[in-house]
Amino acid sequence: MRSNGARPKKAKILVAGHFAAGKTTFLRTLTESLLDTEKKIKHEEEKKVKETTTVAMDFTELITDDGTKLHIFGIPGQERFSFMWPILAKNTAGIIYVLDSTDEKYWYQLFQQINMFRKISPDAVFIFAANKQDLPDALSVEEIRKKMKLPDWVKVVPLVALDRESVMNAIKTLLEEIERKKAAAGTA
Ligand SMILES: Nc1nc2c(ncn2[C@@H]2O[C@H](COP(=O)(O)OP(=O)(O)OP(=O)(O)O)[C@@H](O)[C@H]2O)c(=O)[nH]1
Ligand SMILES: [Mg+2]
Repeated sequence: MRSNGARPKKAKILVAGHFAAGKTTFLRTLTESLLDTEKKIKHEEEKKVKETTTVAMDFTELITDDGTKLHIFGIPGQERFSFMWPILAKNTAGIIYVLDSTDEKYWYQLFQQINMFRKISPDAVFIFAANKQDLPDALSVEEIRKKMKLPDWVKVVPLVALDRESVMNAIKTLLEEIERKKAAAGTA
């Protein structure tokens, strides 16, 4: 119970992004008891990339230092499971679009997701997270920004989804962006 009578803050955030970007890894780094829906991949092309894929969602909760309770959902990256995207996107305060900095093959899927999420949650704040920065062939944030033609106002953070500090930095950046937007709208 809070002594000042203020209600604890809550927020729903989404970890979105293309196939094999590292969304499930991101959530798994945050918790030992991840609710996941991993299934074996049957399609030959994707099987070359990895063995399992998210078919519905990942979920965990996180309480931040200021007491905000975050409900964090990871989306399935593959378009064949995109029926889950509108379900997961409802009432989302913010979205982290994770991409694989070492492989541009699936980046186009991000733009499909952005278009869809903009329609369902037009007020959701979003940032990009350039994942797999621990790998030697990872493009830098600046290179990715240029290749994707991202405007200056879009935040892009470097990410190693295997590293808790890096994951927490991405979440912190998103929460700061959400607060900034609220302050600008006079609703903080
Ligand atoms: N080196 C390195 N590998 C990573 C990192 N993040 C994820 N991976 C690897 O990338 C692969 C894909 O990770 P997932 O977390 O399953 O990707 P996903 O985005 O959840 O994929 P879908 O749910 O199938 O769309 C796995 O082999 C991970 O171990 C990272 O920061 N560094
Ligand atoms: Mg996944």
